[in-house]
Amino acid sequence: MGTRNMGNGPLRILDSTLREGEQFADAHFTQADRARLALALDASGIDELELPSPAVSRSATASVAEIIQLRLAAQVRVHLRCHPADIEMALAAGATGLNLFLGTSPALAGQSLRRSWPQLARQIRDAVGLAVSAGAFVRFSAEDAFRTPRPRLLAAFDVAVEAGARRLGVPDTVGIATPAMVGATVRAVRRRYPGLSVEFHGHNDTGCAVANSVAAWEAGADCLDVTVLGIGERVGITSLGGLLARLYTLNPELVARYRLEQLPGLDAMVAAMTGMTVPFNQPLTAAHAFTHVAGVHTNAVLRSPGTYEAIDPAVVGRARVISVGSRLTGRHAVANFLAEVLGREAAPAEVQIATEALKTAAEGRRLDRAATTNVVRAALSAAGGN
Ligand code: HCA
Ligand code: CU
Repeated sequence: MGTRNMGNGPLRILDSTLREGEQFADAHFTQADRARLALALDASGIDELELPSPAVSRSATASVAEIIQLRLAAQVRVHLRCHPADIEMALAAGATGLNLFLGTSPALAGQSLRRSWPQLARQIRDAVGLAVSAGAFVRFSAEDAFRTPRPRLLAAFDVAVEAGARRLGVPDTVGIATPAMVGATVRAVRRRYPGLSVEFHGHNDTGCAVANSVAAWEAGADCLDVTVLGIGERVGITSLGGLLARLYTLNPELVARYRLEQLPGLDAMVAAMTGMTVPFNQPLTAAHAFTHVAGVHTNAVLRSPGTYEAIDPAVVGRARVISVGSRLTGRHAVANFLAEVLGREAAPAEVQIATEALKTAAEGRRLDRAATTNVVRAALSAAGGN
């Protein structure tokens, strides 16, 4: 796969940590947090940043203006309902990229908004028209696209395109799409509007977010939404790290312009801002993302890291860890560890003694590095060594 997919433009990553991410139940960013995060995302080479509507709160109004004034290299998009007042507020704050959205599924448009199709169509036409006439770059997104019947979805997009929208968003708002469903919808949208940009935003309610984002890219979407750590409503959306890991393993060139070594810092920053630790299963940045435990694995990895690693930890500025503090440890890992502790190669007998001692000590608990060192030193000195 090249850096372009089915005829679309180069990949663009849109980070929505400041918008979708702040909808995470434990996220309460201060204005200073938001600016710090915007600068860090910009420094890592993210193409676009999505900000909340200035209409949502007074601090959001201030943050939108402040971040626009930072004049980042990343393009700033402001996320807005199709309401004239929201659009006016964003324009007043200096926004030039407007991400408009409106629920088009029966669940959202019918039950919650109680709107008929002609009313929805008028609302889309008026909002997109207003934003376009102000000279903004306008994206129109059909919220709950995957529970919107295809003819309705395309009819909504037709209205938006006719009114001047340049990008179409197909969000999987409740996280129910499969990669095949995402591929089919994105392909249909691309076929109908060949010159326009297509954006995908996938929620992770069924664990498919990263896979769905990549399916969207393969089918011709050029803009993929993420948040740092994947935070967002409920269980959130595609994580930046998950997407980068996925794309890197497809083709490192796809993500060559992002500063991958900054990812651990970004994930740690957002974890701290939301009062959590980086989740144990976060690709690339989890505490044990590059830790090898079982003897079969450590033996193979010591000989050739690629045996059990999808990505070299150095890509994100990390180091691999060969764990020896478990009852599953193996002699090769212990020999490697002893060489570090003793500052010389260990004799076969020493490796044997240390391996047995570690397996016994780790029977009841996992040993950290300090405990591992103590067990090894005690065993060797009891055996009359050092
Ligand atoms: C929301 C819904 C949204 C919008 C996505 C988009 C979704 O929380 O406002 O604008 O493309 O998941 O549908 O995040
Ligand atoms: Cu969302």
